[in-house]
Amino acid sequence: MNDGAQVTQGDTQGRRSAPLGTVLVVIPTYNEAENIKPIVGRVRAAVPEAHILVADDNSPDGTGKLADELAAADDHVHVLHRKGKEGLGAAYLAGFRWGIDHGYGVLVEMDADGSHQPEELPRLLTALGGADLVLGSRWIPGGRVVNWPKSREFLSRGGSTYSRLMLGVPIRDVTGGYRAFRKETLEGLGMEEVASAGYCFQVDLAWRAHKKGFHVVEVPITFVERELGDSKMSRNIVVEALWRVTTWGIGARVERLRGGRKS
Ligand SMILES: Nc1nc2c(ncn2[C@@H]2O[C@H](COP(=O)(O)OP(=O)(O)O)[C@@H](O)[C@H]2O)c(=O)[nH]1
Ligand SMILES: [Mg+2]
Repeated sequence: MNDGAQVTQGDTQGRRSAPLGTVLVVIPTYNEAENIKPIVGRVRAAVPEAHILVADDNSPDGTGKLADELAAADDHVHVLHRKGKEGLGAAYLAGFRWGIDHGYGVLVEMDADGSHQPEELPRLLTALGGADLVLGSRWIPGGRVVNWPKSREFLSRGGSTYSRLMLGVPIRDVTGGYRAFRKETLEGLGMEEVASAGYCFQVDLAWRAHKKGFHVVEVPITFVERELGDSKMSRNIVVEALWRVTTWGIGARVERLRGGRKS
């Protein structure tokens, strides 16, 4: 039933077989004018019943306006206009909050640039039928990356391995951003306390889900590097991730030494 998915953790929440609600695909955007129409079209074709929320940080290139045009023509497309660039994490949190407030049962994370192929979304959703959180994974058998420079692959694999060892999370691709959450998982993992702005937002959510005992499943994906527009990856994002993961890891060890029972 998990469609080749790997089970990485036992279930304590007992929620994973409940029926899935309506799906909202949240797509954060900052300067994705060339990509927004194609990605929305691909999601609509791949999973016609799903809705889409574009969470745009007032992109100077007019992505928000293009998204408005799509929304005007299609009642499955919605736009959340945010005042300025605040990072991927903040855009997702605002998008998840909007989705939960509007009654969606499944919240999906997907980049705008085509790296996360909408055609693979049905496999993630099938796996979510038996899980609380599904992670699209590049680093399990069957997963791969296309057109990524070796330096990016090294950074991503290294970041995942470091986080896994530092935090003790049994997840191979902990920094990936193609994910499907049950609404109850987001509500249960303390979304309101998440302060991570950049890509360590992904580590933060996965680690929280693991600690809360949610059933987390990795499904192999093929990640395709963007062809249009520019990556927003920056040195600050890497430094934030390294700093936070190290601090969390040391904090968790100190907690254990003090006899705390948290992992
Ligand atoms: N709303 C919003 N979206 C962002 C921000 N930074 C990145 N994104 C979006 O997040 C997704 C992933 O970013 P990308 O630059 O492709 O990162 P990379 O794939 O790791 O190089 C894309 O859809 C970006 O437009 C931000 O500050 N705000
Ligand atoms: Mg990208």
